[in-house]
Amino acid sequence: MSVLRGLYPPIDPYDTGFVDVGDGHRLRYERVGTPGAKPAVFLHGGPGGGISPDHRRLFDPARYDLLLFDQRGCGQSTPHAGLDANTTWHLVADIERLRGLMGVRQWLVFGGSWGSTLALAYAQTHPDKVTELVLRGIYFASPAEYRWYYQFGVSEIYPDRWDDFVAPIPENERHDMVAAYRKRLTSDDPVERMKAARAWSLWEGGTIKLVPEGDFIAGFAEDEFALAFARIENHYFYHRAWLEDDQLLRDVSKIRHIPATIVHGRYDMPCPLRNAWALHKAWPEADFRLIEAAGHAHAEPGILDALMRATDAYAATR
Ligand code: STX
Repeated sequence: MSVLRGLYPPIDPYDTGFVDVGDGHRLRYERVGTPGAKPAVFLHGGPGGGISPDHRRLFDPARYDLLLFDQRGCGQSTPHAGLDANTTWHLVADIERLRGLMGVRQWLVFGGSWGSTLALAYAQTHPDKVTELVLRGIYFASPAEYRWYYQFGVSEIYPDRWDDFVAPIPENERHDMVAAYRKRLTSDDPVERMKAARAWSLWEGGTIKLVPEGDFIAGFAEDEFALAFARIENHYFYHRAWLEDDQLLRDVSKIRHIPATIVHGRYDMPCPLRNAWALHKAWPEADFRLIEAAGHAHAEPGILDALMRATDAYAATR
């Protein structure tokens, strides 16, 4: 077997800044790689997860001109953890605005996890703006996925961590965990808000790698990260991401002509493989990579290898 591919070396952006997208929101962006090279945009997960320096390293800096940004309310975007005017369709409009500011007609769209949801929503709305799609950890943001992750399913595989997740919620509210958390995450009491945010965020941190790692999990308990991540995820899922059930799968016909790679780990907990499999069946032209020994995170060895091969392969298609 050939050697697994890893990230490109650490790199600083050649430009950073903020874009005012209206509704009081300012988005922080980074531009990385070679100005004028093949345009691409990176869509992070969560929603509410923000970008990190490692995300810059998924693309060959010599062959890409990459834009990364923190979606509304998270990372360094402001207002921090803000939920007003923060919906899937605001984010789709933000991507179009950023494309215009970057001055490119079309670009490659890369999205992992919630980023794959957003990439599908964007591509199905603006198919003519997308040259290729690289999708990892397919997520349709559907009621079946919320039930599996926040109600019953992953609870049976991680009963130890599940106990910590349900701890802030009284028994008589546990029949609807997303609603019960919403109450606390939007509470006027900052202590209650933070306690809920930490528990919500740690549930995800502790269940997304095939083999959980202490340092990685601890990052999810950090106050600023946890508050934005938990509040924004919960807000989106409470509102079913402003999508019709199965909308993203139904509308695959709008994007089937776009070259695409789909990468998914068999033991992905938040984003069960069933959805990636359904997408593969609906979109047989897309290059489907099922990674047998992996969970959800982009940094897992088999997943990362497939992602690096995909961005490299598409770099050559300009
Ligand atoms: N949320 C899945 C998701 O998009 C249900 C996601 N999970 N973890 C992340 O994103 C980060 C690693 C970005 C925090």
